[in-house]
Amino acid sequence: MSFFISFEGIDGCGKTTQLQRLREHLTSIGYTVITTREPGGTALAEAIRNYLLHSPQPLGSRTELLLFGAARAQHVDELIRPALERGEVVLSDRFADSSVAYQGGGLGLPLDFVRRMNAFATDGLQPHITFLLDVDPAIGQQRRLREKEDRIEGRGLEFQERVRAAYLEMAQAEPERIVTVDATPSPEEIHRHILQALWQHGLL
Ligand code: Z5A
Repeated sequence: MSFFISFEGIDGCGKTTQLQRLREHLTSIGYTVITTREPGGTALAEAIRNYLLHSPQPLGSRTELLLFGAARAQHVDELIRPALERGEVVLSDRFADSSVAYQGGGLGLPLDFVRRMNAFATDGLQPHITFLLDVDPAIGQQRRLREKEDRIEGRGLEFQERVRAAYLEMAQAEPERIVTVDATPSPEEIHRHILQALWQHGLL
């Protein structure tokens, strides 16, 4: 059975940790699993990622949004859709909801345009289920151990609050697809909640 799962949340919420745990679990029970990330997942999209996160020149908000969209279109066409067509499971660290939360909620770009751009970039592809790891931005900030912040991480706690609010609004609007998970407990406990939700959605 092929299915597509995305992990979302503010910076440092613990989504990468959960994606890896789920990959190990699904692999151990016989699934072929592809793990990927946004922006990224293909050579072109990884090059765009590098620019988005480390550009020495200032990037305008519209430019930023369109670059995320370009990376997403390539990611869908080159990696995600072919893997699903082969019957594999795809786990993505972020997907289209990130643009709604960060560029829409965080930067204040028009939400209807961000959504239309996503529909175009993904050619209508949506995850079967999205795990939103919800945590207080102050906790997310403490968890990040990187020495140097990238361009987007450097936007501060108020920005992260707006991003979080946008995610929670999306989860309220799409409860069938987006499962909000409290990301404050231990990684083991969060992993258990994720497995339970997959089972309830008939994906395990
Ligand atoms: N972005 C955007 O603006 N628009 C878009 O459309 C897209 C992306 C697609 C890159 O994302 C940036 O791109 C991101 C949004 C923007 N903003 N920034 N910067 P990214 O996913 O590569 O980077 P990130 O969001 O900053 O993720 P991260 O720092 O890699 O964190 P994480 O994946 O959420 O967490 P983690 O690596 O699993 O865990 C962080 C630390 O916490 C680590 O030491 C863990 O061991 C620890 N941890 C994890 N879980 C727990 C629990 N439960 N308790 C305690 N400690 C924990």
